Amino acid sequence: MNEPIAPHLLERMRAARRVIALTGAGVSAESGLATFRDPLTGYWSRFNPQELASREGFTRDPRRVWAWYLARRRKAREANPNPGHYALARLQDIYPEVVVVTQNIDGLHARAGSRDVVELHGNLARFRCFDEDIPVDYTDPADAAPIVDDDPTTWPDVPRCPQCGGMLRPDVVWFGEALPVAAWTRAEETALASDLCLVVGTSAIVYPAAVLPMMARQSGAMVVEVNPDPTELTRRAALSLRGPSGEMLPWLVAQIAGGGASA
Ligand code: BJW
Repeated sequence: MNEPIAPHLLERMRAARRVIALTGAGVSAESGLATFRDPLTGYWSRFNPQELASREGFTRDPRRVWAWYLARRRKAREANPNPGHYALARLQDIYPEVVVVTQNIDGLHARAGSRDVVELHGNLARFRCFDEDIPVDYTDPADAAPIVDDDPTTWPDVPRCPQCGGMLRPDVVWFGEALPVAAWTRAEETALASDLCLVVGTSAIVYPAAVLPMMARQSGAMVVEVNPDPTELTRRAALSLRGPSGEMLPWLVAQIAGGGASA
């Protein structure tokens, strides 16, 4: 059973009209997708981020980076949204405006029914030409052989752009790259106009995404964090709910809606 939420905080959440939810890898952890910075299971506990999530890393070893993203794409396709994703979608029945701003590239918020999703770091389902930076369709064959992260004999060749013959890359944002302008502009505007900011399943250390809760707070929004562990943001949040989002979010949404779901 969770600690009850203080009545004045619950009232403030209920009075909100514009909600922004900033999400990170943790919201998809209960769908079976790994986070980045978990010391045991996170990708960065096994891999060097600069080797897998940078232009330099891709240039140095394109097959390795391609294989990693293709394997993650397959996992995301097989995964299902969890109760945390569904609870965020349910907020749409309570508030006039709910925008999910996600750092995730797995597409699970949209699959759970969130209608307004801003993807800051791209999407695993899309590809573009590394040289020309234009979108390119690519379909992974249904009978494709399995990919094993650390077994180069299972890594497929990087497909080529039909226009110029350059390499395809995933349409995601690597370290040192700018975020898509339209997504970032929308995220900033939404944060500044919000009166409730939920921060779910993110370590809140990667910029510029990490500034969004601060922007929301400075313009008067109440910041609520949902995370099993404390983060950089915790001391600035009005409320920190300690636990997995697949449990805490359905409980929080029930409290806001006035129901009595227990967790
Ligand atoms: C649960 C849970 C459960 C677990 N329920 N919760 C020094 C200072 C400031 C900035 C920089 C700096 N040095 C370098 C920079 C810039 C850099 C940056 O911020 N680096 C930091 C690491 C310091 N940023 C960039 O490079 C960005 N671009 C940029 O700055 O461009 C400048 C520019 C401008 C103009 C022109 C050109 C350039 C781009 C950042 C891109 C990040 N890319 C990645 C990969 C994306 C694609 C992919 O998915 O592969 O994005 S890295 C990785 O980190 C991924 C994530 O989206 C991002 C954030 O991670 P996230 O989601 O927070 O995951 P974790 O693992 O960190 O945390 C999970 C959390 O969940 C934990 O808190 C758990 O406790 C929790 N959790 N189970 C709820 N069940």
